[in-house]
Amino acid sequence: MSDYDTVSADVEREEEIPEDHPRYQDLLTRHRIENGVEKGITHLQGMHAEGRGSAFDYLLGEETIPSADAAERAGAAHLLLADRPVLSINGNVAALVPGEMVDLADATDADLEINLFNRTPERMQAIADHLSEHGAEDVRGLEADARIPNLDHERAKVDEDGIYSADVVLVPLEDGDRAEALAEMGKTEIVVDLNPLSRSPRVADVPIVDNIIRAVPNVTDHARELADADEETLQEIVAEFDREQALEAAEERIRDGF
Ligand code: PTJ
Repeated sequence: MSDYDTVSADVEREEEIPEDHPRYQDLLTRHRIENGVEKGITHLQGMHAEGRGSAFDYLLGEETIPSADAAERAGAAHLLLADRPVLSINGNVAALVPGEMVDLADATDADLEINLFNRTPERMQAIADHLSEHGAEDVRGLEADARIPNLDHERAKVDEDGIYSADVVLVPLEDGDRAEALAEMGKTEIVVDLNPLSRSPRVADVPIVDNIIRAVPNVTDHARELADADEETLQEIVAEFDREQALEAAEERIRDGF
């Protein structure tokens, strides 16, 4: 099968996508986003976001590069060290990695909070139900009883006992203004974004330049492996991680292919 062979757009279940297809991960991702749109979870704009991400992933070689793995390990250490870690979920994240986010929350004792750019009560509820179907017991974000300062759109709406009071926040797949506002609030931010030039990874303490479908399970694996590590070991992992170097390595891979 060549890279140009395609799989029918009529695929109804992801099990129908052949795992030996050379672009399997990309087809799976597209299928999950389409499904998300059909279910009212993902906004139509999420398809554009996915297209952008997919182009960067192609240039990265559709693999977790060593600097991304180091970032994923540092992200796991931050989440384990945190007093109040929160994993933020938007419509793309909910469609692509619902069970994986529940698993990461479980491994790091973090809360899940829905936070949408295109916020409607219907989408909030659809995503909360979808996460519950994937095993989430408690999903935050629906209360929206606090606001992120200096942000004048719907993403400012957060839960007082969730993102608002979190010390470490995982912020996947979004543009940079909320990431900047959260940084101004003094939070430690772990950002997942395939574009190393995007504003959100550039303001992150830990920029993870990797596809979320690979990144989240890998952060969880690192967290499980580090579950019994003492605080000093976790602090060392955090201190050794170099965010500038991680961004540079990703950009170099994209520009030069190595
Ligand atoms: O669900 P909502 O209403 O909150 O809206 C969510 C979207 C994603 C539509 C909204 O946040 C948006 O428009 O985001 P942007 O500005 O398109 O930014 C999304 C970023 O995620 C881009 O830099 C993409 O390269 C990146 N991205 C897309 N897909 C993936 C990804 N990064 C990692 N893994 C992916 N699968």
